[in-house]
Amino acid sequence: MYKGQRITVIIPCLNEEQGVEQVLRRLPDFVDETIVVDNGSTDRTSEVARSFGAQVIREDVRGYGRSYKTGFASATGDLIITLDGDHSYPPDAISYLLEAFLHLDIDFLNASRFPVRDPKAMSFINKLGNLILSLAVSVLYFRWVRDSQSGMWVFRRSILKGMKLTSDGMAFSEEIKVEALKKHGVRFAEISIMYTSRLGETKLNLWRDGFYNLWFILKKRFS
Ligand SMILES: Nc1nc2c(ncn2[C@@H]2O[C@H](COP(=O)(O)OP(=O)(O)OP(=O)(O)O)[C@@H](O)[C@H]2O)c(=O)[nH]1
Ligand SMILES: [Mg+2]
Repeated sequence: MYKGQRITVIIPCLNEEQGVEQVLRRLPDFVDETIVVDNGSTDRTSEVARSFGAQVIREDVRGYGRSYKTGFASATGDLIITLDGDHSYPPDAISYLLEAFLHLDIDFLNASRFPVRDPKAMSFINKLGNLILSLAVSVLYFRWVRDSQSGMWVFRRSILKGMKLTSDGMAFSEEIKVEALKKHGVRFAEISIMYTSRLGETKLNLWRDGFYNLWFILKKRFS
C-alpha cells in the first residue's frame, strides 16, 4: 500500500531472465502485487520471477500489447505501474512517480525517458524515431507529449474501463496514452525519469515497429 492505494506492478517479459531479476530485486516494499506476463520465454524468466514472489501469467499469443491486456485483466490494485523487464526503466523512480501522481491528483502519469542522460541508453536513430512519433501524437491530439513510446506509466486501474485498446504489439504503448488523452475527465501528466541501457537482447524491430507505430497512430486518429 502507498498512502492508502493498493499498488500493482506489471512487467511484460520475453526472454528477460537477466533484466527481470534486477527489476524485481529493486521493487519498493510497498508494492502489493507484481505480475510478470511471460509470452513463451525460452529462458528462465518465469522461474526467476517466481523466485522473487511475482505472479507469473503465461500468455500464449505473442505481443507486448497482448501481454499487457492479459496482465490488466488479473490486476487488483487501485494504481497500476508498468515497466519493461529489461532493467532500462528505474524501479527506484516508482516512489517519486507515485508521489507526483498523488500530489498532482491525476489519472495517468507518463514517465518520459527524455532528456536521455546516459549516452549508451539510446541510439541517435532511436531518439529521432521517438521524437517523430511523439510529435505525431502531439499534433494529432493537440496535446504536447514528449515520450509517446515510454513503457513506464502510473495510472488508476479504473480508467481502463471504456478504453479501446486494440493493439497487441509495440503500438500499445502509444495507444494507451492516446486513449487516456482522449478520455473526457482523465487528467494526464508527464515527468522525466533516468533511462539506462537495457540488459539482454532487444525485442524491438526498429524500422518495422517505428513505421508501423506511425501508421497505427494515423489510422487510429482518422478512423
Ligand atoms: N510478454 C511479452 N513481452 C514482450 C514481447 N515483446 C517484448 N516484450 C517485453 O516488452 C518490453 C519491451 O520490449 P523491448 O525489447 O525492451 O523494447 P524497447 O524498450 O522498445 O527496446 P529497447 O530499447 O531495446 O529496450 C520488454 O520487457 C520485453 O521483454 C512479447 O511479445 N511478449
Ligand atoms: Mg526496453
